[in-house]
Formats: sequence, C-alpha cells, structure tokens
Amino acid sequence: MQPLTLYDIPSKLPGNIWTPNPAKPRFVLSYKGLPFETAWVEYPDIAGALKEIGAEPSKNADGSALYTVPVLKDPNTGAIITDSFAIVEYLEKTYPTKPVLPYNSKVLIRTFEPTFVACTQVSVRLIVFRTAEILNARSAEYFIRTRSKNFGIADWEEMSPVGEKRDADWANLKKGLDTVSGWYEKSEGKWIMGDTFSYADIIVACRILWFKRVLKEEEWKEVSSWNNGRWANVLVDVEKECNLAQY
Ligand SMILES: N[C@@H](CCC(=O)N[C@@H](CS)C(=O)NCC(=O)O)C(=O)O
Repeated sequence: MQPLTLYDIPSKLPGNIWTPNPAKPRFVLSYKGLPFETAWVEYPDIAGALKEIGAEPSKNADGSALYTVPVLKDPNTGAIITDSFAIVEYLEKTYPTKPVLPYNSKVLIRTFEPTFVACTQVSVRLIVFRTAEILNARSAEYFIRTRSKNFGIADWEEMSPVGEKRDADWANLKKGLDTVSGWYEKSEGKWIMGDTFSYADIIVACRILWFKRVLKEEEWKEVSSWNNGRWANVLVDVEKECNLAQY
C-alpha cells in the first residue's frame, strides 16, 4: 500500500501539529494504522498547492471559493478529498477496519461536532490571538491579516485585550468546557459513546490539542486543572488510542 498524503499547516512548535481540522483526519489515519505522510503548507501557499493537485475548494460564507486544509490525497485509489469530515467518511468507507463512526453514528457525530464547537466558540478570540504567536512568519502575517478582517478589528491587540475582555474569554472557555464535562459525566464509560471509542472523541481531543499547543504554559496549566483534569486526560487517552503521542 502506498502512503496517503495529508495536507496540513506547519508551526514553530516541535512536531508542527496545532490546528484541529487537519489533526482530526491525522488521528483517524493513525488509529486505522494507515501509512501516511504530511505535506506541510504555509497559509499563503495553500491555494496554489491545492490547485496544483486538483483539490476542490471549500466555500466562504458568501459562497466564494476558499482553499482549505485538510486535504487528503490517496494514491491507492486516486481520490483527492477536501474537508475533515468528508475525509473521515472516505477513510471509513475505503478502509473500514477499526471504525471511527461505529453503529451507524455518522449522522449523530456530524451533528455533535458543531454543537461541541459552539461550546468553546464564544471564547475563541483568545485562542485565535495565541495562534498567531506559534505560526511561522509568512503564515502569521496571513493569519493576522485575514482573521482581523473576519473579526472586524483594525488592530490585532483588539482580538483578546488583557483586562475585562480577556477575563471574559477565560470565563467563557471555562463555562463551555464545564458543559462538555457534563456530557462526559453522563456517559457510562470513558468515551462520548460510553465504552465505544469514536470520532466524537477525536473531535474533542483535537480542539483541546489546539488549546494546549497555542496557550502559554501557565494558561494550559490552568485549563488542565479544570473539571478534575479532564482535558489533559482526554487528550492523552485519545492520543494513546490512536497511537499518536509523538509530535
Ligand atoms: N470545514 C473545514 C474547515 C477547514 C478550515 O477552515 N481549514 C483552515 C485551517 S484549520 C484553512 O485551511 N484555512 C485557509 C485560510 O484561512 O486561508 C474542515 O473541517 O476541513
């Protein structure tokens, strides 16, 4: 079997990995034990690199084309897939051993994702602000320019200014994670689907991974102390389940 190629964005961090959308199919590839390599592409080079392989663009809210990662290229079948969930559906269909969407849970997990993301989205400005600090220079410039426009700010420091607004971001992050912690408490097992590991756990872990990778050490320590250490544990458990602790 030839290795698959996953398109992802590098960073200044050891091992590169930081961004949740490409991390999700990475965890799935590793869980399924499929051989793969990574094509690391800086933000301003994404459109060019993806056009070159004939990948489909995603769409902006206004319907215009936006080339995004992850994209998966499978030389064994010729498939080139854009979008994390579409990639996972493809992997599940093409390589069904070790399912991540078990018991026909595809629709439920597809619905779970935006519900989970919404819980932590209120506080995302702090995470977005920190993200610019771990990117390589060209990506950082692109990221600050495009995200300033998306969030309607003139000065990057307005993203999550220290003081009332930063405090509110922290409070909202804690509140959102408290909600998700409540879901885990109701599960009669270690995972979102009880004793059954699934892509829902990968979705949670990859967002936590983003927080861990971009937050300052003392900030991650703070998050790790919430909900009896649940967030650091979820990440470690999913990394172990997917054989992906090395990055
Ligand atoms: N729904 C898509 C979202 C992908 C996405 O937004 N990717 C970001 C990086 S995490 C991206 O490539 N952005 C390109 C840009 O901002 O120009 C997925 O899950 O694959």
